[in-house]
Amino acid sequence: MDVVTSLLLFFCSLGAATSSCIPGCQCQKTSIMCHSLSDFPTHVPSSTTHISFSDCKFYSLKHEDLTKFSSSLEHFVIVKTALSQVHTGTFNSSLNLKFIVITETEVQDLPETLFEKLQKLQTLNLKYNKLFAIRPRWFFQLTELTQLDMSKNRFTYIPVETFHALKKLKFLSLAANNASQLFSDTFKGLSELKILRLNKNLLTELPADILSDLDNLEELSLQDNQITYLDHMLFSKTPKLQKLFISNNRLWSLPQGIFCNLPLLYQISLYENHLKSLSPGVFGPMALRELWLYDNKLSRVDDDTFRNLTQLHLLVLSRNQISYVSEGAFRGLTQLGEVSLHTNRLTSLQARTFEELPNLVNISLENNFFTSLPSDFLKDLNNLGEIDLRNNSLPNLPQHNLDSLAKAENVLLQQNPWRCDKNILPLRNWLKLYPSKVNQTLVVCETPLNLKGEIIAMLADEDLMAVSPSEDPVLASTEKRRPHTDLPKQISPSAEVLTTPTSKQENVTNRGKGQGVQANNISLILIALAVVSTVIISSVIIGCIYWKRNRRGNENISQMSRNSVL
Ligand SMILES: *[C@@H]1O[C@H](CO)[C@@H](O)[C@H](O)[C@H]1NC(C)=O
Ligand SMILES: *[C@@H]1O[C@H](CO)[C@@H](O)[C@H](O)[C@H]1NC(C)=O
Ligand SMILES: *[C@@H]1O[C@H](CO)[C@@H](O)[C@H](O)[C@H]1NC(C)=O
Ligand SMILES: *[C@@H]1O[C@H](CO)[C@@H](O)[C@H](O)[C@H]1NC(C)=O
Ligand SMILES: *[C@@H]1O[C@H](CO)[C@@H](O)[C@H](O)[C@H]1NC(C)=O
Ligand SMILES: *[C@@H]1O[C@H](CO)[C@@H](O)[C@H](O)[C@H]1NC(C)=O
Ligand SMILES: CC(=O)N[C@H]1CO[C@H](CO)[C@@H](O)[C@@H]1O
Repeated sequence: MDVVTSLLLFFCSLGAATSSCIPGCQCQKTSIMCHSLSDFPTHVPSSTTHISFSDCKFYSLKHEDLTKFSSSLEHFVIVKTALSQVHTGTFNSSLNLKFIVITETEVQDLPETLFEKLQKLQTLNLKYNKLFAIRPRWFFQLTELTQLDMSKNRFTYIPVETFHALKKLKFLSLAANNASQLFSDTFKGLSELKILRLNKNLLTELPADILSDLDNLEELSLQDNQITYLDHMLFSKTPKLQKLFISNNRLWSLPQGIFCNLPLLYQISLYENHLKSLSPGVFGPMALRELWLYDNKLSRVDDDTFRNLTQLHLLVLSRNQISYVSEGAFRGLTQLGEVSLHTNRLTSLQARTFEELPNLVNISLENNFFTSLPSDFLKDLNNLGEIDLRNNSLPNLPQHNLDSLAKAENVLLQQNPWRCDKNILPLRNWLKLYPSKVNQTLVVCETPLNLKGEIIAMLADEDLMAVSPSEDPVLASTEKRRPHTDLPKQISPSAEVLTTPTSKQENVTNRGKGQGVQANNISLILIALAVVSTVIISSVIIGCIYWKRNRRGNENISQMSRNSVL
C-alpha cells in the first residue's frame, strides 16, 4: 500500500469522530483532511500536525499558506489537485515535516531550495506530476530521508549528485520517466538502499560499477528499458539481491558470471529480450524458483545451463527459436515441476532430456514440429500430470511412445496430422484404453481425405486397411489419392446415394464395413464436414476453457502473457 492510500485510509478511519472545523475539511484532533477546496484554507489551527488536500482547485502554494501551523506540521499531503506552482520558501519554517506527498498535480518544476530546511523529512513522494527536470540540489539537506518516489514524471536527465546526501535512503523510484543515462556515481553512498526502481525509462546501458555501493539492495527493477548489455561485474557487490526484473529490454546475451554472486535471488524476469544464447556459468547457486525466458531468440539449450538452479520449480522457454535441447539441458533441476518449451522449432528430443527430474509434472511441447518422439523419453517421471503435444507434426505414435505417455494423467494430442492407416492402430487402441487421459473427440484423422476429421478412437479396423501405410501423408491427400478418395469423383452424385436415405449415425460408426466407404462418399463428406465444424467450434470453446483454467496470477508477469507462455 502506498503512502497516499494509507494516509487516506487513516483519515477515513477517523470516520464519525471527525468534525468540520473548516468548511470543506474534516478534523480529528490535530489532523485535517480537506476535499474539493477552491482556495487554501486560511484558518488552520496552529496545532495541526497532519493536513491533506485532495481534488482541490488551488493553483499555488506559498510560505504564507503554512505559517500559522508550520511549526507543528509533520505530514503534508496534496493529491489530485490543480496545483501548478510551489513558491520558494513554502516549507522553510515547517522544520518538523516528516512526510510530504505531492502527487497527481500539474507541477512541472519546484524551486531548488524548496526542501532545504527539512532535516527531519523521511518520506518524499513526488510521483505522478509533470516534473520535467531534477534540480541537483533538491535533496542536498535531506539526510533523514528513507523513501523517495519520483516515478511517473517527465524528466530525461538525472544529475549525478542528486542523491548523494541521502545516506539513509531505503526506497528510490525513478520509474516511468524518460531517463536515458545514468553515471557510475549516480547511486554513490546509498548503502542503505533496499529497493531501486528504474523501470520504464529509456536506459540503453548501465555503468559496470553503478551498483557497487548498494550492498543492501534487495530489489532492482530495470524492466521496460532499452538495455542491450549488462556487465559481468554489475551484480558482484549486491549479494542481498532477492528480486531482479530485466524483462522487456534488448539484451542479446548474458556474460559468464553475471548472476554468480546472488545467493538470495529468488525472482528474476528475463522474458522479452533478444537473448540468442545462454550458457553454463551464467546462473550461480541461488534460491530461484521460477525462470521466465519466453519471447527471446534462443536457438538451443545446452548441457548444464541451469545446473545451479536446484530450487527451480518452473522453467519457461516458450516462444523462442529453439531447435535443439541437449540431453543434459535440464541437469540438476531436481525440484523442477513444470517446463514450457512450446512455440519453438523442435523437431525431436533427446531420449534422456527429462531424466533425473523426479518432480516434473507438466511438460508443454505444443506448437513445435515434432514428427516423432524418442523411446522411453518419460522414463524417470513418476508424477507426470500433463504433457501437451498439440499442433505438432506427428503422423502417428508407436507403441513404445504410447507406453511412455500412459504415465501422464492428461495428454493433449489435437492438431497433429494424424494419418489414419494401420500405423494409427496403436494410438486408436491406446485412446480407447485410456479415455480419461485424452479428450478423444479432439483427436481426429488428418489423412487420408476420406477419413479427415474422423475421431480416431472410433475408427474400425477396416477403415484403416484402405490406405497403404507406406504412403506419404502429403501425397496421400493429393496426387496419390486412391480412386475412392478422389474429390471430384466423390462430388459427382450417384443415383444410389441420392435416393437412399441414410442413417448418419449408423454410417458414421459402422462405416467401413466392406464397400461402405465407396458407397457413401457424399454422405461421408457431409458427415465429415459436420464433424470437422463441430470439432472447430468445440476447439474454440475448449481453447477458451483452457485459457480461463490456466489463469494463474503473478504480479510481475501480466496475466495475458503468463497464460500464453506456460
Ligand atoms: C521563507 O521564505 C519566505 C518566502 O520566500 C521568506 O519571506 C522568509 O523570509 C523565509 N523565511 C526563512 C526563515 O527563511
Ligand atoms: C518518453 O519519450 C517518448 C518518446 O521517446 C514519448 O512518447 C513519451 O511520452 C515520453 N514519456 C514521458 C513520460 O515523457
Ligand atoms: C555454478 O555456480 C558456480 C559459482 O558461482 C559457477 O562457478 C559455475 O560456473 C556455475 N555452474 C554452472 C553450470 O553454471
Ligand atoms: C501442472 O498443470 C496443472 C494444470 O494446468 C496445474 O494445476 C498444476 O499446478 C501444474 N503443476 C506444476 C507442478 O506446475
Ligand atoms: C502451430 O505451431 C506453429 C509453430 O510454432 C505456429 O506458428 C502456429 O501458430 C501454431 N498454430 C496454432 C493454431 O496454434
Ligand atoms: C472434449 O471435447 C469436446 C469438444 O470436442 C467437449 O465438448 C467436451 O466437453 C470435452 N470433454 C472433456 C472431458 O473435456
Ligand atoms: C446402417 C445404415 O443405415 N446404413 C446406411 C448407410 O448408407 C447406405 C448407403 O447410403 C445405406 O444403404 C444404409 O442403409
